Amino acid sequence: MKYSLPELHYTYDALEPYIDRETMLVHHTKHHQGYVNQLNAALEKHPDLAFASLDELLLAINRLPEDIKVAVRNNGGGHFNHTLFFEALKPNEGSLPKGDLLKAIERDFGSFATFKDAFSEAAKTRFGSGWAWLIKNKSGVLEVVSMPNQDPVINFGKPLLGIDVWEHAYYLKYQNRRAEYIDNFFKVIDWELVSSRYASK
Ligand code: MN3
Repeated sequence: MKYSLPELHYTYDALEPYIDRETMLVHHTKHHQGYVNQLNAALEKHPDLAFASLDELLLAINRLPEDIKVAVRNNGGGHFNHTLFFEALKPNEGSLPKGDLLKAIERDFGSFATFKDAFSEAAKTRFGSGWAWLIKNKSGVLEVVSMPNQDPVINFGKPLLGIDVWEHAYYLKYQNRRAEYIDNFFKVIDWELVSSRYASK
């Protein structure tokens, strides 16, 4: 098995009351694990791809063999997205981005509040299942994008922060109140981690 489920660096109840323990447990051990398992199963059919990294597979998604293209998009994308998502969560006690990341947000959006509105709107208006992302695009400019399903955002730039708006990410606690989940998501963003992604190549 090439890929395995990354461990969380916090407990399942660490994000309470904003994201509940049950949601975190199911999301990590069932949904994320499922993407990992199905990605491994797909790649078993193509041992020639065993040396490619997940980034490389997703960047080359349209050139992959037809018999695994959809499976890698959905499950490789799922593994990639959830790894970034879980890693960037931490109760932040209302802290905001600082330093170079804050400067870049202000440069490209005007203000943190404008960025927050754009990100929240992208997350709210994603029809059905998908994600909203803050990315550093290929020109180095910060941008908010929204992706359907588990489609790989890496083709548009470097992902810095993503919110999962599949119902499995919030339904147990919030039911149809996606907007409330998005609002509370801002209380569990690890901005130091997001800053380190912005600073790295
Ligand atoms: Mn999910």
